[in-house]
Amino acid sequence: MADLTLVMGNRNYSSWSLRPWLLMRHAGLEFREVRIALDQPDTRQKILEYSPSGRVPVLIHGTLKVWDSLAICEYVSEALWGGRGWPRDSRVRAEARSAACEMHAGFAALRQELPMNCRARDRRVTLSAEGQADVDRMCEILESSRRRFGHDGRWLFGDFGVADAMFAPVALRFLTYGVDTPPETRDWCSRILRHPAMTEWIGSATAEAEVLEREERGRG
Ligand SMILES: N[C@@H](CCC(=O)N[C@@H](CS)C(=O)NCC(=O)O)C(=O)O
Repeated sequence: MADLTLVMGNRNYSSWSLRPWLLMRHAGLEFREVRIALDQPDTRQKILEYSPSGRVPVLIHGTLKVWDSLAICEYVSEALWGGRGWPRDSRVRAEARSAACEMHAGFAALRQELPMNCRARDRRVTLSAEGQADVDRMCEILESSRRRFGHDGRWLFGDFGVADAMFAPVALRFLTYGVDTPPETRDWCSRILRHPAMTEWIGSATAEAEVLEREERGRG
């Protein structure tokens, strides 16, 4: 699979990059990684060498470019992983897709107030009403899907899939900012944080040198 390349941002901060990377690692795909540090004077020019949108992640497969995290997950599932990114049952699949799309399109307040910062711990942020509503809605999705489909140690909608990958940065955000969560959410978060690929991602995020001040929230 030498012609498969995932172009990503900093591991510590780029939650959009983490999502497809995690799915691809979980699926056992071999791929080359290109990392572009965000927020540097030459970042935009470097990203544009790979991505027509000027954003990461972008997946390059031969002559094909896929320039959006959810579109990459869809392509990976369909073209490279035999459709295993989604549940087989069409009704469960429709719910899993709804959750993944809601994550992709929404939660603007939470993204801004609790930015992903993999290596940071014990940060405290007072959430706005919108931020708290986003946290509550996320927990509602996680509780409901885990209760109905995640029994016997399974994931959000049964087997590990695109929805788990799309929600993975949530577990890191809750950890960094000490967000108190209900039991099923806590259980899913601790499970995904122990996923070997997540452990690897957090390890390399911690080793990165760049500090992006605008992403550093909730320090003392
Ligand atoms: N909707 C896009 C969002 C991608 C996005 O916003 N990526 C950020 C990094 S996490 C980016 O490339 N920013 C460009 C920059 O900082 O110059 C996706 O899902 O892939």
